[in-house]
Formats: sequence, C-alpha cells, structure tokens
Amino acid sequence: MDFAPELIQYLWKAQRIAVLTGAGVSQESGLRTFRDAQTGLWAQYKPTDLASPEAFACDPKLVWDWYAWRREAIKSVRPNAGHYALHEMAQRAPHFTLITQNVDGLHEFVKHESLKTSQTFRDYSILELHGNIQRVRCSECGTFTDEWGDDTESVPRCAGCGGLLRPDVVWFGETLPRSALEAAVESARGCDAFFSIGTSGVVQPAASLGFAAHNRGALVVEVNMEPTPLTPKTDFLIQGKSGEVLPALVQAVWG
Ligand code: BV8
Ligand code: ZN
Repeated sequence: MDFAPELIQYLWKAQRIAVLTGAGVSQESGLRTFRDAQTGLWAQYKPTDLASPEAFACDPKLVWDWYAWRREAIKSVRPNAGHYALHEMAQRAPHFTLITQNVDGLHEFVKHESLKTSQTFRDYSILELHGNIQRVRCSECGTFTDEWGDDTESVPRCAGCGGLLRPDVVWFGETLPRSALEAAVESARGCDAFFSIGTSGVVQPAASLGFAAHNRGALVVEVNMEPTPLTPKTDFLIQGKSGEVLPALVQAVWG
C-alpha cells in the first residue's frame, strides 16, 4: 500500500496527533457498525431507537437486554490490527490523543495489555466520548457496580437505592461527559495532524472535531470505507479497511 511522500514526511515530523475513531475500527473485530443492519431478534430495531433515555423509560428490559447481548458479543471478540496500529502510533508520536465514539472498550484493552507486557510503554489518553458498555451504573443515584443478579426476568436494581441499573453509555439526547469532550476539543484544536477513522461523521458533537482541527490548520486524514461529510475538509481520504491501512501507514511513517 503506497502513501503520498508528503503525508509520510508530515506525520514523521508531527508533534501532536489526535485520532477520532468510530464503529468502523471495530468492524474487523467482528462487531457490527452502528449503522449496519442488526441481526436476529434485534433486526426489528434501529440502534438509534434503542440508545435513548426514552426507550429505556418506555421498556427498560428491552434496552437492558440489548446491551447485555452486545456485552456478550464484545466478550467474544479481540482487538484487530487497526487497534494495535493506533497503539503503535501512540508509542511513536511525541504527543498522542485517542478520542473514540466506540463503547466496546477495545482501545483500552490494547493499552492495558501493552502496559502489562511492554518495557517501553508510553502512556496516552483515551477519551471515551460515548462511555463504555462494560460499565454499569444506577439510573437514579449514579453508583457504579460490576455485579448484578442474573435474574433474566427483570432489569437489575441498584443495591443502594433500588434504582434501575443502566449501561454507562451516552444515549441520544444525553450530554457527553464534560471532561472527555473538553479534552477532545482541546486536542483537536491543538494538533498538527487529525485522523478520522471508521466513522460516518453523522453523530454530533463528535463529528465536529475534524472540522475544528481543519479550522485550526491541522492536516486532516480520513481512513474510511466511504466518503463522509468531513471528506471535503480533509487533506487525504484513504478509502480502505482501517485494519489494513493503519498498519501499513504506521510502517511507512515510523518504520
Ligand atoms: C448531545 C453510545 C446535547 C450508545 C452513541 C435532534 C434531537 C436530539 C439530538 C440531536 C438531534 N440532532 C442531532 C442531535 C444530536 C445527536 C445526534 O448527533 N444525532 C444524530 C443521529 C443526527 N447527538 C446526541 O444526542 C449526543 N448528545 O448532542 O447532547 C444535546 C442534548 C439534548 C438535546 C440535543 C442535544 C449524544 C450522541 C451519542 C449517542 N451514543 N453511542 C450506544 O452505543 O448504544 S452514538 C453511536 O454512533 C456509537 O457511539 C457510534 O460510534 C456512533 C457514531 O457512529 P459511527 O461510529 O460513525 O458508526 P457508523 O456505523 O455510523 O459508521 C461506521 C463507518 O465506518 C462507516 O462510514 C463505514 O463506511 C466505516 N467502516 C466500516 N467498516 C470499516 C469502516 N472504515 C474503515 N474500516 C472498516 N473496516
Ligand atoms: Zn442507586
């Protein structure tokens, strides 16, 4: 896979790199993207209809079961070459911020795996803009918990206040975690190079980060299977699978 020499040169010299990932990065691990058609008993539902406070208020069991099904699906998948290439980029770029819309925790998994095994591990921020499906909290008092009954008849309740438990993700209509969003905006505005990878660039405010980087003069690189609303503002659109493009790009730049 060939890359423009000016891209390779620029990334080699870049001091601050910010990356935004979406569901496309996890697709090669076997996780459906957010807009892929759902399968099986979930085929009749659109994710945007289930990922909302209104859906949870209306049918908490249906929403809880959907997340339980997705948690199980994530347990059986592994990070792919695209996740590992981004971790490698984080080890080579002087300053690196990983911003993700994904709630599957796969970027964190790679980072913690390397923390345990690598002698030369260099830490970096992973900003989970939309939360993490593996974390569960009380919908009333906000207390986190990592164990709940296995009663499949009803939604588990908070041991402290009896409130319904819910996944610690950001639903449509809910505000993003302030500190993560502020850090993401700051890194998009302050970076030399911004990557938008595996995202359709539809969901706000995450989709605005690439424009913020462009407006501050950063080089913007998009790695995606298809053009998106951000494409006209990018310096490079590399159409392809992130699991193939990213390892080749990291190899070409950092050798
Ligand atoms: C907010 C967690 C302030 C849950 C997610 C009207 C009313 C109310 C709100 C709005 C409105 N209009 C706009 C909004 C704002 C709304 C929004 O953006 N709606 C969209 C649908 C228009 N946003 C919000 O509500 C946000 N909060 O704005 O708060 C507020 C408060 C009140 C009222 C107004 C505003 C909250 C948004 C967060 C929602 N939660 N996830 C869960 O996961 O269950 S979003 C969800 O979509 C996932 O996080 C996912 O990551 C994200 C974005 O999708 P993508 O990652 O881009 O995935 P997608 O499938 O779309 O695309 C995949 C891409 O990868 C494709 O382009 C494909 O070509 C490519 N691809 C596939 N395979 C590969 C690949 N590329 C490379 N390699 C491959 N192998
Ligand atoms: Zn509670």
